[in-house]
Amino acid sequence: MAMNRSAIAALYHSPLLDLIGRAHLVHRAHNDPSQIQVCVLLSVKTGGCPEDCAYCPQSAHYRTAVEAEPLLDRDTVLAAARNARASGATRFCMGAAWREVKNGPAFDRLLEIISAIKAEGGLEVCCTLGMLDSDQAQRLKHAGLDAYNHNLDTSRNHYSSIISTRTYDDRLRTLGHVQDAGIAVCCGGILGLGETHDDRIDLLHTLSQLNPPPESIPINALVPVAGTPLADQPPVPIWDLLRMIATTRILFPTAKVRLSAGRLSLSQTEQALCFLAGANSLFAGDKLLTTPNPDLDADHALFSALGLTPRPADPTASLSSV
Ligand code: SAM
Ligand code: DTB
Ligand code: SF4
Repeated sequence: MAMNRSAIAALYHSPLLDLIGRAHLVHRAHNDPSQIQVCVLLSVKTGGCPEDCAYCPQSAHYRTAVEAEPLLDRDTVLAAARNARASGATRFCMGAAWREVKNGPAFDRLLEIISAIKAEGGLEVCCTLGMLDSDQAQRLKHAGLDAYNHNLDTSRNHYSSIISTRTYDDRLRTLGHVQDAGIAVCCGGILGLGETHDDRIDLLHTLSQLNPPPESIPINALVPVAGTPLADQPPVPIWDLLRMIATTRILFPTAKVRLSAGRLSLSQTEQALCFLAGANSLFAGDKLLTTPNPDLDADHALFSALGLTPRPADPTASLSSV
């Protein structure tokens, strides 16, 4: 729903139960509230990243427990994609700790991997590889990529307190290349970076100005990691997470709103409230990229208690475009 910044702010600050109730009505009007999209993440290239994102355990600027590893080989990634499909996931998202994609053998291998996963069918494929130029976005599209994750993370104003090695405009430029290539944009943020409510409202306002709007919006709660500058950040209050999810649902009625990092710190009841507020996607499996996540048994128990069923893959996702 198109709204100016002050309307978004009024919505965000409205009484929480009103906000959740309204978000739930929007959700029911546009989506099947009993369905949840199940996504699986795989870190295909871990650690040693030249960027200095203050939240990230994979940055080479900080000493964390993460050890740098080279790009995984094709068979390892294909096996992980098959496992993801067999576990009931319909989206497979590969993450690389790169500042930007460089043309060469590593990118070529990834393009081949994307085509091979698409050729097997049944999975939407997403990547998050850092910055892209327009040619690289076109090559990803040609390989069959469905979605590209590139988060704005926070407001333009707060961004430079969190990352000094790239700008907000760098981020927006890559999102433009992804849109121009006809790849769905997955773009969201992180709560718990020391941002204000105004920063969160600014992020939502920026997201709402993307044209087309993001196909999916991950809402992450910071996973504080020892060794990063944000290791001692206090946990995100559940009320803040709910407020963010509900406002996002109202602004983006048909997007997948993904309850992303931080789920391990939430009780099942808190997660249920997030679904009521309009979240309809999550990352499944006991690992995100490098940090732990609820295991499949816990999620199956949650789905069964709440009557949630995994959302089928987008029908076009079973077809390879090559
Ligand atoms: N290097 C690429 C990039 O930054 O665009 C892709 C991988 S990066 C790890 C993907 C996203 O993970 C980041 O944009 C950030 O939103 C999220 N993330 C990283 N560390 C996190 C943490 N400790 N807690 C929550 N989210 C995190
Ligand atoms: C997103 O917004 N969250 C995911 C996915 N997109 C790539 C990543 C979360 C990473 C959490 C920290 C880690 O496991 O390293
Ligand atoms: Fe690198 Fe991405 Fe981590 Fe930033 S979030 S340090 S770009 S892997």
